[in-house]
Amino acid sequence: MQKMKILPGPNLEKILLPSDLRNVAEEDLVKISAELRQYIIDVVSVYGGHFGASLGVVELTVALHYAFNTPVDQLIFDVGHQAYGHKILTGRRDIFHTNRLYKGISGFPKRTESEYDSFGVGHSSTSISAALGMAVASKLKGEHDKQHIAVIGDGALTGGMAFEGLNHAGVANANIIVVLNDNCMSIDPNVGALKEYLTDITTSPTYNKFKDDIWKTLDRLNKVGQISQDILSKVHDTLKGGLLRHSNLFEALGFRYFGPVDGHDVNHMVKIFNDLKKIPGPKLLHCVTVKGKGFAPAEKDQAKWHAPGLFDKVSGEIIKVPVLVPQPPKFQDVFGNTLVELAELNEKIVGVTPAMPSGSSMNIMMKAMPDRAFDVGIAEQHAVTFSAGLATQGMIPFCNIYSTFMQRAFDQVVHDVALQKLHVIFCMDRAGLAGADGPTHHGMLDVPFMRCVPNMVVSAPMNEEELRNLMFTSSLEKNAGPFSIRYPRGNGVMIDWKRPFAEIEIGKGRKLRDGDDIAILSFGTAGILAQTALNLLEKEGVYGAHYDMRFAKPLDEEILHEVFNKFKHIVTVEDGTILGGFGSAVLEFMADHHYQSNVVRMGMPDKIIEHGEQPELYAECGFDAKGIQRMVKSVLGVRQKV
Ligand SMILES: Cc1ncc(C[n+]2csc(CCOP(=O)(O)OP(=O)(O)O)c2C)c(N)n1
Repeated sequence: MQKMKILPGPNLEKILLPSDLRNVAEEDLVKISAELRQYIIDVVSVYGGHFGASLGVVELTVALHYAFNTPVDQLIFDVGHQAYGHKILTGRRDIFHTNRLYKGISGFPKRTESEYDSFGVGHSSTSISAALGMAVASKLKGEHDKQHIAVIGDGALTGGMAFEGLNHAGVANANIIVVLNDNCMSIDPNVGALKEYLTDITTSPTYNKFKDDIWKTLDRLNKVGQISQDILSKVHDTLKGGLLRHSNLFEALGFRYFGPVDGHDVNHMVKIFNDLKKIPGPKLLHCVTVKGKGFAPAEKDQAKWHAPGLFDKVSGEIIKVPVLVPQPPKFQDVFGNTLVELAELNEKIVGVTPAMPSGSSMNIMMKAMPDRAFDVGIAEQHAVTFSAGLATQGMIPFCNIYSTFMQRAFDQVVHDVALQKLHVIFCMDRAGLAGADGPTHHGMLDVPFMRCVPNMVVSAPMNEEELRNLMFTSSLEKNAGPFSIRYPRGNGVMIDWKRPFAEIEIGKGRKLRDGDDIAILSFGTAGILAQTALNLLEKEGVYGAHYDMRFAKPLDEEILHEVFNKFKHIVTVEDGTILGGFGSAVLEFMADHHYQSNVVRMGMPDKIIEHGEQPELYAECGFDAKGIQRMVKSVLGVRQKV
């Protein structure tokens, strides 16, 4: 269906770049902010994407580009899901409707896409470290006027890296401004003691008085004209010597803390940023904003409107594709419901998620058993070691981390879990091609990095029933030890998925189909694609055998001996990188046992796979059903139909 071209408002229309924005009168910024907000609503309602976070930083974004000299000044949005306004103001308005679409612009800032995207983002809590690196480089190069700004949410601030960055920045004496965008939300409501602390300082009268004093002082200095270093350091010393240093976390870390301020007052924000520019060293501005600001349903249910899909911008109704026949469940829901079932059977079972209760469906357990399921904030490393700690005391944690975010916690997996052979079960959601979120979010590396860890079981279910059985198997005391289960984003294939648990022998695959021409060995849900390919091939007179291997480690050696003894041609298929993945494991087996067959590995090639719908990306990587069919025919030398 042809979608209507979306037109910007009359003021926004004139702004193609931040230099245009900087030419408008300050009083017009309110109008421009309103039009920018409307444009985001208009486009996202029809084309989809992240939503509430960008609405919440509209005024902040306008004020930042107005007050700072971007792209010379370096502006970094943490995670980047809130950077839609930034994209629209920095030369991408007319292609914004291609956001997250195959071959369109990325949903996140990306250095190759624009000089205004100072740093590629997607994973949380990196902005302070990156901005500090830039600030130190500017200092070394003698670029003393250059500004380096990290915009970070209160959710992203819960990530360990953010603290590492603050800790370093506090003593690095470099020109960095951290803008803390505090909306009390992560994707779900933010959690933890830091959140409580931010709420405290936002509502405390002492801090509010202090804030006023600071702004009054700066105002006075401004009126006098040049702020001399002398006066400035006196103001600073007074503040530092006073209440702040002792009671403000950021002051204690060497930052000058300003705020809390209303992040929706665009003119005030411009004034503040202009003042902050004149103060050297590390500064933190605490802004209070509302996620979903300006779109009532999004303000009301902020978690739902983080990334709502398409919606009617007038009624605020989220558009659901009518479901005429029962659909298979999402893998994440099979995980969430199965975990509760298992936890009901075994009181030692607990759940851990780093800030993804809705995304992983851990919220099902959090609701059913609030004492036994933990959202630990955006803290993957902590989630793993916290699980390890639980396991030392006999608990059985199911630690659910998206494959891509598990990359953060590799050392904890090795050092804290595997070396101590602790019984932690890693459930890696969004394993494989993630879709529209793109390369920062594809779960392509987990098989190689889990496979090389001693003691680790590496498994992947082909369907929902297999996921349940792997979860059940992994929880058994006799299988105590590190265990990983990977599954993809989206729906499975079984309507009737809630079947009684059955134990799977560790390292045992299953033969699904006999055939003489070729063998396909699949790992995980790629097996569904292989099945379809084999059906198509059968119609063309090609008969392949199919083995769902279930485990990349330990491998089912019995099956592999059978396969290598029988077949000259073998194809491996997996939804992950082919470097060091399941197919590589098969090649290692072949070499170790001196077999000589023709093994072709299918999966993600060794390159960056961009964003798009999952089927588009499978096709690009060549391992959709048609791609497998083509590959089998080419391996066997069967003539292709043109
Ligand atoms: C390392 C990592 N873990 C998890 C995520 C998933 N994630 C994306 S946005 C987000 C919440 C961010 O909250 P906040 O920084 O407060 O921004 P807001 O959406 O509230 O504006 C999370 C958990 C991520 N991007 N990176």
